[in-house]
Amino acid sequence: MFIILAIWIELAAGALVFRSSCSPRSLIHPTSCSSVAEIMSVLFFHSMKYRPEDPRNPNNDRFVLSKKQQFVDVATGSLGQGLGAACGMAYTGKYFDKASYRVFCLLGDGELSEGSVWEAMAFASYYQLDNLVAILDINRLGQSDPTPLQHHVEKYQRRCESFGWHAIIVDGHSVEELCKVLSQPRHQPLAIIAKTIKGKGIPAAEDKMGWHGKPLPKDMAESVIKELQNRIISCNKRLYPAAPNEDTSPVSLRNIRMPSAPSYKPGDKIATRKAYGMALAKLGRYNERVVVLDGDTKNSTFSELFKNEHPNRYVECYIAEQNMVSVAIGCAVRDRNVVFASTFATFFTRAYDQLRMAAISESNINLCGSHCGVSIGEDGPSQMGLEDLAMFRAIPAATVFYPSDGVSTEKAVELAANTKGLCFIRTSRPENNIIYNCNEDFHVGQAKVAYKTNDDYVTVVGAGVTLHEALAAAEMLKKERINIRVIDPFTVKPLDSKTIIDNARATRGRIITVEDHYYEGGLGEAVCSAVVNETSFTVHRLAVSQVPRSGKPHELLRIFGIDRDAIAQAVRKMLSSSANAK
Ligand SMILES: Cc1ncc(C[n+]2csc(CCOP(=O)(O)OP(=O)(O)O)c2C)c(N)n1
Ligand SMILES: *[C@@H]1O[C@H](CO)[C@@H](O)[C@H](O)[C@H]1NC(C)=O
Ligand SMILES: *[C@@H]1O[C@H](CO)[C@@H](O)[C@H](O)[C@H]1NC(C)=O
Repeated sequence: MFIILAIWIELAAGALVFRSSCSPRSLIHPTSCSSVAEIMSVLFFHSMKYRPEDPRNPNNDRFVLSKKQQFVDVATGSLGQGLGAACGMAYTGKYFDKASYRVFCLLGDGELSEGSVWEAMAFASYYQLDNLVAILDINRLGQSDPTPLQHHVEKYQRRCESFGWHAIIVDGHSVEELCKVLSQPRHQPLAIIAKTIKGKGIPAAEDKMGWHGKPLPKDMAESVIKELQNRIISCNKRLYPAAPNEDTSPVSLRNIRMPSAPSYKPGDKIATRKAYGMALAKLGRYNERVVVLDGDTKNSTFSELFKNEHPNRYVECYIAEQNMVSVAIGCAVRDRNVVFASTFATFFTRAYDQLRMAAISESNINLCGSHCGVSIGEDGPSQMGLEDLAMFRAIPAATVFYPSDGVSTEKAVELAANTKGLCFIRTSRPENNIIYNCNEDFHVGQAKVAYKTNDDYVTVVGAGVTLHEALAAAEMLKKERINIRVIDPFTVKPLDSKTIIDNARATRGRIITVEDHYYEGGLGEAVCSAVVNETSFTVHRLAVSQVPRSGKPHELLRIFGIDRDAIAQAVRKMLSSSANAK
């Protein structure tokens, strides 16, 4: 008993040290920081097991600070995302690593208004993540207003329980209560609802609006720190965390390779979305740490083919795309897994904040968006990805693959698995011909000349279904003795400017781009920015200009002016206007 009491005193002293570190003038969130002082002290010196000298050790317990600030594994700061990432870590710990490390996530009460938090709550209980602890810092105040539920901790408890969590209310400033609740055995994810006071320990700011995100004035900071230091009486002993259990196996994610070349035959027809699923299943056969997520679209994206072969490495995330992206980020941290997550390209739009934060975290995740463009046909505009290239191109250091046949799709999957940062693979619904030889080499940022003669007039750049339309247009125009060159960019970002410029020079600077995407931010704009310094180049762009409607794929390609006839017509027009100009 004396030992326990001594520990509590030490932990309380630790909290005072933490709180005094919240107060200097350089800190912009002193009040948000001071409400969690006891929680941080208990977590870091009592409950968590880790090696302080080796913060990324795979055996360590994980900690996610969802309420603002950046912490080790994932960048937070955009609220509502930490718990989803923590779910990915806990899922990995329980089901992939089968190790005993635990995941602790500290949330603010303000961010509990975000729907993404409740997507994560549902995920954690469905998958019985009993290695996950969420600590809710109920300090009553947000930024500009009190939170909707203020200090009604019992309402938070009921909400958490209804989501399938074990929920316990504690005084968040009592190290004794925190230690006890964190020591209990667990069979469910645990929510600790910690009633706290924002600005605790800063008399002028305690439980008061108007102090969020404000550094303390100089004299106030000094007197608070002095007062806290006077109260730290027993801090002659240093607290050490417990060492973690060494039960996490090392993994290597280097050289995730396909054991053999693709096995498509010339004349085969396949949709790139299906080629994606086949490639994943193949990659998974030889690489144990390839894991796949989907949001109830697996029989459309074809990630189902992976699930059928490797059910234990498939994570169904249900219709919660924001959480799926966060879980993917969590599964990828500390290089534990090579993660692929898929849904329709267009539904990644609702997870854009998560994608943006993935870039800030330097997360290595691979995403596949199927059903791009009007070529999906009858399902209609709500299902068509027409903004996805713009969205992913705008993310710094992202790699955007847009494969056009089965061979290049398989290569894109293999390259994505080995490319750092965020990778996006855009796949299509229609079946198209295999155009590449199975031993063709593909590289990020390397385009292919898909068709050429010695005397071409125009260079056409297309990808996915529009590459096949461009090849068909080349056949049509040949009968009129007009030769065109057709380029497949393979990656839209980085774009192979050199191949495009070199080939366009051979066609007197004439370029036509054609894409199943809106005009804004897509392939055409990427090509325009690549050739911006070339004098006497002419670029004509074909893309989807309006909100489409439902129809047959070939009808929609025709109506929106991105089919073979539209390409041929644009070529003729470009040639006749340059003839007139002479
Ligand atoms: C945001 C979003 N994600 C995924 C889909 C793809 N999708 C269409 S219907 C459906 C299943 C819907 O199930 P439910 O809500 O139960 O509807 P019901 O069973 O009545 O069709 C899915 C995943 C979608 N349309 N929108
Ligand atoms: C996926 O399954 C559902 C239900 O069986 C079916 O309606 C739908 O057509 C399937 N999608 C594909 C692409 O096969
Ligand atoms: C165009 O030229 C400017 C000025 O020399 C240079 O900074 C820029 O990088 C060039 N852009 C491209 C796409 O080549």
